[in-house]
Amino acid sequence: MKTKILAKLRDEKGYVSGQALCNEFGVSRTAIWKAINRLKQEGYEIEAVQNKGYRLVNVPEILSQKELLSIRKTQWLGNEIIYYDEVDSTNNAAKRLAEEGYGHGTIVVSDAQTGGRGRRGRSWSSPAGVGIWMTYILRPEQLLPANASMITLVMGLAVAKGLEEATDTHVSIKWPNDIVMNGKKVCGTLTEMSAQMDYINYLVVGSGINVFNKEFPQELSEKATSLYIETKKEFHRAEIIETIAEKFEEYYDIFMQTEDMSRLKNEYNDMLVNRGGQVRVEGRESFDGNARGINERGELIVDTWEARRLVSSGEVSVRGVYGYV
Ligand code: BT5
Repeated sequence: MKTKILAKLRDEKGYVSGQALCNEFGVSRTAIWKAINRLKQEGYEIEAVQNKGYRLVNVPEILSQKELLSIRKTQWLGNEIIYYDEVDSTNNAAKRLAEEGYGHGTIVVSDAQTGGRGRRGRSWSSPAGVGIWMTYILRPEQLLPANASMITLVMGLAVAKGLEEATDTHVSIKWPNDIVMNGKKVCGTLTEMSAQMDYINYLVVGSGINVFNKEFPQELSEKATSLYIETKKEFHRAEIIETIAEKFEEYYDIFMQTEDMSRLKNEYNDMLVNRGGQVRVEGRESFDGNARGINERGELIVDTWEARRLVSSGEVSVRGVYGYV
């Protein structure tokens, strides 16, 4: 009930009378009063004025299932929210939950990760209290496994747009999975899949976003940044999670209409950090070229001096010829 009361106070903005809350939730005034007191103890500032009722004055910067559910406006994403104070990796947790049967749209969030993972066995720094470490469980009914890697691009676009809205600052995408502010990485995404040859059991799409970090371990300081470092603004992680979820829902539905990037590629390319710039592609084969943007398959189009090449994600890394971007 605390979650519902919180959601109601959030929606109303002004005062909500105790009686209205009693009527809506079918409980006594004392029950409402107790729930409000518990919310106050958790740090929610709630003003109580006689003859007017209750008003939410300030929300603490905390992550919790209640906070995330009460702020939720999405249709299907976040229909189930699992929150941990600490977990090995939200991608691992999401896989365990998916194996247990958790459904399409489940969001897994943790305040800290003890074994946050990047791609190909790399690690992801995920201390407590400073970031958003979250994973979506998706069960796309008809999507072919061969098209699943494009979900990383859909997530990248959702995070980039969400962060632009939340920070009011320019944000770019570094294909395929990094979000960049002022040339430094603020977010990375790791998509993993359990599939048969022609059928996806589930996907887990995990993003790590540095929010409040004031500094980074030495090995990351050249390349990593946070929303705070770039903007010096205050943020509320639950609000950012909600904003990104709304964007993801919108883009995912568009993606699923064609099962490719044809309707999203223009928006994606508009945010691409190295579009038109020289990039170095490193994989089985390495080469330099000019990045033109993605095609409808989500491949990066790179013009070398001799030919046009299509680079698919997975086996390569792309960086600037002189550095990270
Ligand atoms: C990624 O890999 O960028 C994917 C990161 C995905 C993290 C999320 S958090 C929620 C979910 N649960 C998980 O366990 N993972 C996902 P990659 O492109 O391989 O980049 C990894 C590299 O980024 C590392 O080798 C470091 O150089 C750098 N790095 C590590 N932690 C970082 C951080 N917090 N911010 C910026 N860069 C970081």
